[in-house]
Amino acid sequence: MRRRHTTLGEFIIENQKDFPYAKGELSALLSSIRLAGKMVNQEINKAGLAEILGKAGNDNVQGEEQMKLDVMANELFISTLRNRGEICGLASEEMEDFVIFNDEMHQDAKYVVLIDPLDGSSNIDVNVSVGTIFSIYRRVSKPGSPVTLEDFLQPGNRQVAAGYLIYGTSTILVYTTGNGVNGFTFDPGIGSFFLSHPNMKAPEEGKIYSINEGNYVHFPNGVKQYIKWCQELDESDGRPLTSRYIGSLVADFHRNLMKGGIYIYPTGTKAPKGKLRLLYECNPMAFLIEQAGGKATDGFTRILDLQPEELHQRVPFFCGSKKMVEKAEEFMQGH
Ligand code: P6P
Repeated sequence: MRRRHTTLGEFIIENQKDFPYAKGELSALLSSIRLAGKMVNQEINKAGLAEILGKAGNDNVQGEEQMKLDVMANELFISTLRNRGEICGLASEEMEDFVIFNDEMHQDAKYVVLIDPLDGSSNIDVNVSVGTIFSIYRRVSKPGSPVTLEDFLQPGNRQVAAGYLIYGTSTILVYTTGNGVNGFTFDPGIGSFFLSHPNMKAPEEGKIYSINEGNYVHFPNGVKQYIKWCQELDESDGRPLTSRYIGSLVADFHRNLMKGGIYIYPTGTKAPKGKLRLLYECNPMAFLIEQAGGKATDGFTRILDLQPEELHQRVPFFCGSKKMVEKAEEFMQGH
């Protein structure tokens, strides 16, 4: 019989032994994210038909116009994660405050989740890949009590698991629990995710840089110098490099993880602290890229070591192939 790929569910159970103390809660939590991802995927794939494209008519906490699918994805993840009962609270890009799941079952749960339910949503109406990003921590507040802000403001190096779903030409779920990175492709005919990208590794070098060069005049000098370095002719190291910017973090990240590359969202006059959020965009992506052998910093400091001060805090983000991030840091640090 032809050996089939491992399903995500089988993989989660097989790898549960990596957590000697886990009694299956993390496995159940990852399975609920898998279910929510399937439901969001279903909605996105028919968005053009179901009158759920376009704007929801209100702004989110970031002051960004919410798309109907943003709101739908947020509600789907909240309800699915609540129903599984493995988390005591959730924070989302789409909501000002975190959600406390305060009935008894949830207050005894040991995990919290931070999520960007639909990143890159401005691309939805033009059919460009978008994604969901998630980050999982063990709660630090007393079990049995309501979750607190402290449970969410943990440094990224305390993450238990992190991952993303990319809704593109195929839907792929990529995640880590600290033992490497694995990708699972959704087979809509069967309704399951199958292991398609085992033990993903980011090439140490790459030839692709991803940055919104339209903001060039607003960039710090170190970034301007790095961009010019990428564009110089030097065949000894394959320059000029290729510029690729999709405008969807998950899509740019996924390509760079597969092929090698660097993604940069620096500070700028329009975004004095950068645009990307530390807790539910940069930390999960930083955990993933490090687990794949890459690097993620704010130009000076390892992202995972930053101590968060507030839920929707923004940071500059340099992420991708290790040697490319180190080269960009050289310019940022004035070497
Ligand atoms: P800009 C999407 O809104 C997002 O958060 C990332 O997915 C994406 O990389 C970035 O912002 C795009 O921002 O300012 O270049 O349009």
